Amino acid sequence: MSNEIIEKFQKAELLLNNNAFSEIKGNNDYDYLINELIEYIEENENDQYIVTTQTIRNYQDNERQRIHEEIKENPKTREIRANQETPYEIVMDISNKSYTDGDINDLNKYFNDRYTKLKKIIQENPEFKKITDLKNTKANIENLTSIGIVNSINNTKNGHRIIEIEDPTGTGTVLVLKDLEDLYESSMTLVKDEVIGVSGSSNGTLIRADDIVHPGIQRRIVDKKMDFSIVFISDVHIGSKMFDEKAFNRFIKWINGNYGDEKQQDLANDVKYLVIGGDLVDGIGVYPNQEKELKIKDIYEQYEEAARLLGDVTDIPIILSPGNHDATRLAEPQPAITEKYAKDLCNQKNIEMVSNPSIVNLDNIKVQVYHGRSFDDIVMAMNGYTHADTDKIMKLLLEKRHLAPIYGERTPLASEFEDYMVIEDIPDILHTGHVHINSHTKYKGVHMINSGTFQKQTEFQKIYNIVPTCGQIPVITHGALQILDFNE
Ligand code: D5M
Ligand code: FE
Ligand code: ZN
Repeated sequence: MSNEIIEKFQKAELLLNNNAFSEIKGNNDYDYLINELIEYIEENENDQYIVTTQTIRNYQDNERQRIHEEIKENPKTREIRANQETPYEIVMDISNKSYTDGDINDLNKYFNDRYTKLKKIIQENPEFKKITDLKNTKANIENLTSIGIVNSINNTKNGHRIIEIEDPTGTGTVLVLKDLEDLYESSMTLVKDEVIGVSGSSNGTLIRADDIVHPGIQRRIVDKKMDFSIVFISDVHIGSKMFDEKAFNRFIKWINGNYGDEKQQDLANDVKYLVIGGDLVDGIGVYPNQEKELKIKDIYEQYEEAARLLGDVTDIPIILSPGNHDATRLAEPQPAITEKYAKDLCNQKNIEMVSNPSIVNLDNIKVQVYHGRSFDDIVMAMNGYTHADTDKIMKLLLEKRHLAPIYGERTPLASEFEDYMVIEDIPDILHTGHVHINSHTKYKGVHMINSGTFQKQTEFQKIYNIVPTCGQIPVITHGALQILDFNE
């Protein structure tokens, strides 16, 4: 251990005197202290080459007094913002809609609602207007269509696929022959608990599928008019040692018109809304041994710090939705973060706390915000998918018209009377986060965005080989995407 400490300083071309060495060695989180000290010295005392206890005191004073550089709006930005309208409407928010007491009947109601909503969407397809109840499929029927929730997916020993589906009347066993290559291939992306339509014929025991359909979405031909910009961030993880405060400060400077080249400043002046898609703070007790990676170990203080950092953005609406690290119910849909934990944020006039998921209409642009916890389940369920495949995952979710189709795995779902995770209306923008990896694609006219993170790689993510894209911010400007990079 001793050598390790000395070597770390040597690498940074620094020497340690004995007292400083003893003090650092005695610190129970000396790895972190060393990194912080080296960074402090490089930035503030780069003429020093010997680290003494005085250097440590200086570093501590600097940390304590680290008066947040107040990031005021550029006067030009202020003027633009003072003279512009920023109308918005919360279209869907479940914060005050949680009724369930976790009864098994609630679970039935929940799945019935999921079935009813998605069946209705599937039935927009004329072929599925008239369907056969699954209880009536136990006979020889030449051409039938049915709609059901997927109960299980299995392969037969001959390599065909058996999918058990269920509707309120009963169950049906669907056979997908491997020789129907296209169908077989597309059945690879089926997941448990999603709602599908099946067309085929029944021999009394099995429904041999000719086709399987998802609720799906229609392609949008014409883009909506949009003469402004919306900024999307998520997974800031304030309070984590890995939170990149410097990149975040550059971001705040930019959004206030004080950072970047002229083009970037013009873009900032065009911004009318900021959307935050969850994991604003790192929280506490979210994963084993998290406290070792926390710089701020108190949840209230994490939100105070968040309020301080966002407090400089005063003249555009900030839509703030929670994630699995935030202080609200973990089961989705998650109610908005409340005053109990985040008083200052709740009191900030331009911050609108919404649920996860939620839908907001920002000057006629409809944005669906969903943190993205269910992506973990999709990655687990789908062969060959990784956390970097968010574009593919978002496309699947849009086709399934459900934000978290798989029930009972890593994503805890509250068995509400209504399934709020169904994508009933197609948004113009689907904004997700959670995986800490940026992505953007347009699918059938819908912008699908994952807004990355401001948190550098954690120990947990190292194990899962998740390489975050830190400080890269997607902006939808006049209907097109731009990524801004706040790394130096
Ligand atoms: O999630 C940060 C990253 O870690 C994200 O890429 C998902 C991944 N993650 C989080 N929880 C899990 C579990 N339980 N299994 C696999 N991968 C996971 P964050 O929500 O910020 O911690
Ligand atoms: Fe996160
Ligand atoms: Zn998350």
